[in-house]
Amino acid sequence: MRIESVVAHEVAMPLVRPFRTSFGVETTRHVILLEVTTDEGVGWGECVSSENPLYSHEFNAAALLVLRDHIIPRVLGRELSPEDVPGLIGPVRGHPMARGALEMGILDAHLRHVGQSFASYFGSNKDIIDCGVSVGIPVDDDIDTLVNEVQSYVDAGYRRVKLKIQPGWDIEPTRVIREMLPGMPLQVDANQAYSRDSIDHLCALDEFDLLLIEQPIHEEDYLGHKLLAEKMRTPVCLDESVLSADNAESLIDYGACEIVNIKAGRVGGYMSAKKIHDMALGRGIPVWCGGMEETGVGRAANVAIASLPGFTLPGDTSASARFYSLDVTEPFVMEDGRLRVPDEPGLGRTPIPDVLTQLTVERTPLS
Ligand code: NPG
Repeated sequence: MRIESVVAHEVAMPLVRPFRTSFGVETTRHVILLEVTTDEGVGWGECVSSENPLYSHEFNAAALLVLRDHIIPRVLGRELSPEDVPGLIGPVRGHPMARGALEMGILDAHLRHVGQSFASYFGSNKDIIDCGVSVGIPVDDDIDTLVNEVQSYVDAGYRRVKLKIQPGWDIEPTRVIREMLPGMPLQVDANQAYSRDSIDHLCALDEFDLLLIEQPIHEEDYLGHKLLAEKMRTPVCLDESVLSADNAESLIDYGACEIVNIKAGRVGGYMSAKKIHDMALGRGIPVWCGGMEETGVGRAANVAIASLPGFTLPGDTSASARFYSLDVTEPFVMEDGRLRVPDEPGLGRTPIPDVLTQLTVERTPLS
């Protein structure tokens, strides 16, 4: 196939409620969608960077620049297959979310052309997956707000709850939700908010029978996570620290984590995500699919990858309505706490032209 042009559509997606994590509060998510035109047809990719470099070093303005000046020129006009893309754009260091978005768009175009779904391409063995939900820290710091929000997700059918935590918002909120939902699969996510000094404090979470604690300490502090994993009964899961299959294997071998959160954008795309999955499956390490408040485009790819056999824990694969009252594609709607894995060619979701126009704040040709 040959890549003919790439256009970035920046959409502004108002959130149904503010999403607060240990690194900030978001009320509108700005997402870059890539429209990739090839001689086989059009494909769509989603870049999961944010407006500001707070979750990771990547941010939207930088993603556009690196795509336009460094990544896209490596594939534009070339005869290639989607499997060549990671190698062709791999020499560009860093910027995995930008690389992953382009790879997704190229793969979507190709799979649509050949009539194969994302899920089937990657080796899915399920047509439906369990849904988890990620619950932010209430902007009013009020435990009743958290209780009400969690209850609304339970009523909607979610099968696993993840609480965002940070120093000052950890043990008590987790206790309250565990008492409210004694049998619910429950986990917490700190987004690097703690340090090695907090190991004894974090061990107080052990009494709540959590599935895992996610990225408690800084992403570069492998020893801190190892020391925590040695002391804490709750399994330690890494998110931000995990960048590739080799680095994930190193982290596992070293003892820094017992579970891996796979976010395709963070690791440079779905092909890299699949490699991490295969490595983890071979070593008996559970993985689950993280979320980045994706629109229907990225959500479709997440739901597909989450249907692979190694994804044994429910992911942040929630319904579109968890974040957006208006999604840019046909929304993902939960049935009995589950989502159907798209089996249509490619992603199985594409932006609805009128809605895309309505939500777009900037359209930038990148080639
Ligand atoms: O369900 O899509 C979702 C969101 C899950 O909590 C979630 N994502 O730290 O993992 C995270 C967080 C996030 C979202 C981080 C957007 C960065 C951007």
